[in-house]
Amino acid sequence: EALGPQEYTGIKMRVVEWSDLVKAEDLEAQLGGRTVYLVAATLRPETMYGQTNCFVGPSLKYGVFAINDQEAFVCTHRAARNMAFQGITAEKGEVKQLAEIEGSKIVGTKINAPFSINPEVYVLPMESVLPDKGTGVVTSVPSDSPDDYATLMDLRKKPEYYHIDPKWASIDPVPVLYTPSYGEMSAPFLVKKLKIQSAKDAKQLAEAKELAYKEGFYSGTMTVGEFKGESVQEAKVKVRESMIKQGVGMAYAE
Ligand code: A2H
Repeated sequence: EALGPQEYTGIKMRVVEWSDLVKAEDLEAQLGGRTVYLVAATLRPETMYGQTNCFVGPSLKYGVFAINDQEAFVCTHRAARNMAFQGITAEKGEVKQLAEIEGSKIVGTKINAPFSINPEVYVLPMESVLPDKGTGVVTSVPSDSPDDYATLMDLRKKPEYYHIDPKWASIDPVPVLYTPSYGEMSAPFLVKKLKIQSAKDAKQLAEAKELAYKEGFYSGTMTVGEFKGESVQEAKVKVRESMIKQGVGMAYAE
């Protein structure tokens, strides 16, 4: 793990329509009129143009937490507590849980992914989501994240097995940046090159993740968005700032 604190960008993904498994009426009654967002933690804000879905751990427990009088966030209790100590909640140090939801029930929820070329995306299950990292919500960018790509391909191969509607996994990876070594789709390129068969190939995926991250960071150029033509290194900071300014992102550390 990293030595110092990890600086993430929290991405606010507004709930557009809850999955059929969530008793939306009962939940609404607990929200006090607040708008609900799934909040994902990412190290690669510059790739958010390429979000195609979002992942939650199907066997993890999530809370709906009051951030202020207008907004509520879906994340792990641990993340909500961290947020409360980072000045993200209205009352410092205080975590107010409005409801609890199992990850498996959030799957199928339609959300709005900020900055994405496909703004309406669905929540899908990912077994490898860790309960003690970030918010427990992972936004999916299959063009640049080998884990996201491998998981999306697994889900597409066996939708019945994963209890998903194929429609939820139907958005294809969207190129957002170019690298000299891997072209404009680093993750699919590396998954093929390292002969990764599924999201269970953890060792090769760790290698692919490392390669994609380094090549993107040091040699990547943006091909879409406000900072098109700029280096990934420059765009990373600027996209983050832009998301924060527009109220769809926040600094989150742990
Ligand atoms: B990244 P680090 Cl395009 N469990 O965001 C598993 N993975 C998690 C997680 C959790 N609880 N919380 C966050 N993550 C993922 C984008 C991305 C990411 C791209 C490429 C690589 C990449 C889109 N998914 O991560 O262990 C999130 O996925 C590889 C570095 O703290 C987050 O950034 O270094 C990253 O792992 C944080 O990983």
